[in-house]
Amino acid sequence: MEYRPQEIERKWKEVWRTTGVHKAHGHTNKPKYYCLDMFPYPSGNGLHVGHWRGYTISDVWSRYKRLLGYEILHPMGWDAFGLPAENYAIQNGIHPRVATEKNIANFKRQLEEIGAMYDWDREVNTTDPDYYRWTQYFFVKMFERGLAYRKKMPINWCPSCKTGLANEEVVDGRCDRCGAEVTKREMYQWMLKITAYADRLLDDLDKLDWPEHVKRMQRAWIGRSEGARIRFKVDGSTDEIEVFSTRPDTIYGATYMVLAPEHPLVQSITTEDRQADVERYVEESLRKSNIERQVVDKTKTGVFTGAYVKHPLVDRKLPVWVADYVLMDYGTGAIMAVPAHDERDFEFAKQFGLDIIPVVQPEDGEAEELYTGDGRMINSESLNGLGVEEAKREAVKLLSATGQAEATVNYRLRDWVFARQRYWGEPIPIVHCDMCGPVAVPEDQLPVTLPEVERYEPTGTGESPLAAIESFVNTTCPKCGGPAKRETDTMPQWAGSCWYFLRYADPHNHEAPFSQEAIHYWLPVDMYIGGVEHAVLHLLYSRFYVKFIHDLGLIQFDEPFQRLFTQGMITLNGAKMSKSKGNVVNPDDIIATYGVDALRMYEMFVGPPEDEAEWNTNGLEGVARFLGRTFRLVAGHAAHPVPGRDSLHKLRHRFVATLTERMESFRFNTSVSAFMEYVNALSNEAKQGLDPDTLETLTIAISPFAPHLGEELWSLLGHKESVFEAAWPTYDETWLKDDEVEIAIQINGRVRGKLVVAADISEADAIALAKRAPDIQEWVQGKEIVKELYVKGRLVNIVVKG
Ligand code: ANZ
Ligand code: ZN
Repeated sequence: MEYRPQEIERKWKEVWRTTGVHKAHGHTNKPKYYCLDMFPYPSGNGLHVGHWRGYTISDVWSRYKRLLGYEILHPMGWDAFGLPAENYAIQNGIHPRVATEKNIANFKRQLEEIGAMYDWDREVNTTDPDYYRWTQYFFVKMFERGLAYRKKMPINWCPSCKTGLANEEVVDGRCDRCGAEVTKREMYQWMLKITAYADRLLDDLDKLDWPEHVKRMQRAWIGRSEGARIRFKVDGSTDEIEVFSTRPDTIYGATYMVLAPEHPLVQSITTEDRQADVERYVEESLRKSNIERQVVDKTKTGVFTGAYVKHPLVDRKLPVWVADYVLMDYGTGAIMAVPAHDERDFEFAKQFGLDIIPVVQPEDGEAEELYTGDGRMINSESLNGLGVEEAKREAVKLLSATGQAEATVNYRLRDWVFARQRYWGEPIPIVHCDMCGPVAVPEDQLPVTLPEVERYEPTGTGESPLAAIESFVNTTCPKCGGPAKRETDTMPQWAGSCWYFLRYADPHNHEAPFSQEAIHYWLPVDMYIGGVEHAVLHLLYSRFYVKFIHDLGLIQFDEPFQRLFTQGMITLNGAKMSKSKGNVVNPDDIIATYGVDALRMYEMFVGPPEDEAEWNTNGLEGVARFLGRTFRLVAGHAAHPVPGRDSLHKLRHRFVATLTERMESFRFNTSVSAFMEYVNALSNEAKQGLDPDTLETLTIAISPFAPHLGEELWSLLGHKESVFEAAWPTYDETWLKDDEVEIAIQINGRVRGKLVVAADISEADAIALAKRAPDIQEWVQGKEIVKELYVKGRLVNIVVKG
């Protein structure tokens, strides 16, 4: 019998389509399992084998869980708003909807090829008005609760194209289209108050089964710092400079102050004679990016303002400087500088000859000039002798007593700029009325649908193309009925992906984003699989949305993804596989040669799923040959199986135990090795015939990896129903016990030989055999044995004298 993968694969895809074996039913008495892929942006390039890795992992896992008896939800959809389709429209005049539909059709064809158990009845598309109606609904809910608000914010502006740019369109500070230097332009922007959730977003990371590195990135992004706000009075003025410090304990070591160049007080406190220098410096630094400014080892620059502040606790004046190593958008945009204990302040003080006063001494002796570690306070009046943590609390107490400080928490996290001056996005459902201000579009009037436009270019004013459509813009105020104008900004690409995983539970609901019943059965997501590039933005935004929707009372859980798995990238010639690098392998070509099952199996075999892996066509060929062998082995014995025998039972139970353990720990690459070893071992047994249990076990176990092959063999074994109605094989511990074990023989603690003994050998027998082993004669002969010991199943140790 010959293995013809393409034939088998075509046949079973058709069977799956007609029987609907992959439909998620819900509300059964089975436990549920929700396995989710990060849904793709349907680009014009289609999918390459690098993309397929994650989709294969999630499908193998879903099918495995199904065999374990779970009711599976494994859906797929499209994150289809976004810039590429819009830029394509600008260049080719093709409506983004049309281009997107075409791309989706190609993606869907490819994902059907993969043989994944997606329930296509639940397909979700973020650009579908029936979907984005609810994306807008959640925005309205946020607006009603003060979590969506308007603020004047700088946007990226290309003075030559006369358009606002998305961050992705600014490359090294230049416009991605024309190369002109990008400037900032202040415009009203819609913002979401994600900072209101900062603490919960941070604390709840602890309850998630996520990779540690992803949690670490989220923690760093939220960036919670505990410290104090401290106010310093400007000498000879009523102005105060407020700083944020995580080290209030070092207050006596503060020797100067620094304002960010953008700080609003810079102008007013600078003395006459310093005006010109300060102005020049401020202008220069505004041209630098935050990234340039934060480079640690660059020489520090700065300028003295001529002004001084009074130290709040001692009679001392501190000079106030302006320097670009202090950023305006963190803390208060001003610092008290403690050069003895802060690296940046130290470099600055050295450069400009400012005082350095040590106030913390290491427990074990003299401090270096710069010391950032823990220790005891010195030169600090009443704080002297205290440890750093205690001194922090005491310092805040002292300063609060003078009314000049309070303890505070600071975050790196900023509110989310939620507006784009673009066409291809969800319209923000707000109407601007001269009388009532911004008013939300009433829920029963949602969705605000995207109107047809003739041109997709942003307007020259920085507004979205929607602003040019009068019939869209002019409307009436939902509150007072007076004339009003619609908001013309659209939502960012991230909006639709913040809640799509909820919609899959109940995708055709016209009354609500989802029913309580469906959401309660399916959610939260049990396993989320996707790329690590989403570690912060998408995964943080989704958590924020779910907490908000929880607070609305619409769901009971407040974390969307219980478990997260981030797959490693596929490389070719050492570089990340990507269309732009021209090193992609197209799955369509591979399928034509080797079949989908071989491709799936190779995607799993290529390496540990979380690690980067290099694509290798030889490896793929090896896997394809292995599937052929498996097919012939099972198909060849299906018609005339023999009764089981001990050697087969033993192989089978061991295989199931090994494989199950590897599956559970997500080691799919070594799972494939387990198949290969098993099939090798069975080939030796095959002359004496194979029993039904062996054939069925191998078939069921391989079907998550090679589902078409699994179905074909299962039917050859005489089954009428799908192999995915079967149960994952179990094993019996008694078959795992070894009858013989290899033990080490140690002389004075060093291994000098090996010995194979019966697993249940007695201590006396083990020692006697060990002493007779030829390898160790030279170590024991003529020596006095002072001690002998047998560690069961592992080693015999003999201690000799002399
Ligand atoms: C005095 C001090 C003494 C500080 C010391 C550090 C060490 P994180 O942990 O990142 O929150 N800082 C505050 N605002 C700043 C700004 N806008 N730009 C640059 N630096 C700023 O760091 C907080 C510390 O970074 C603060 O504590 C402040 O310096 C500095 F031995 O105050 B510290
Ligand atoms: Zn009004």
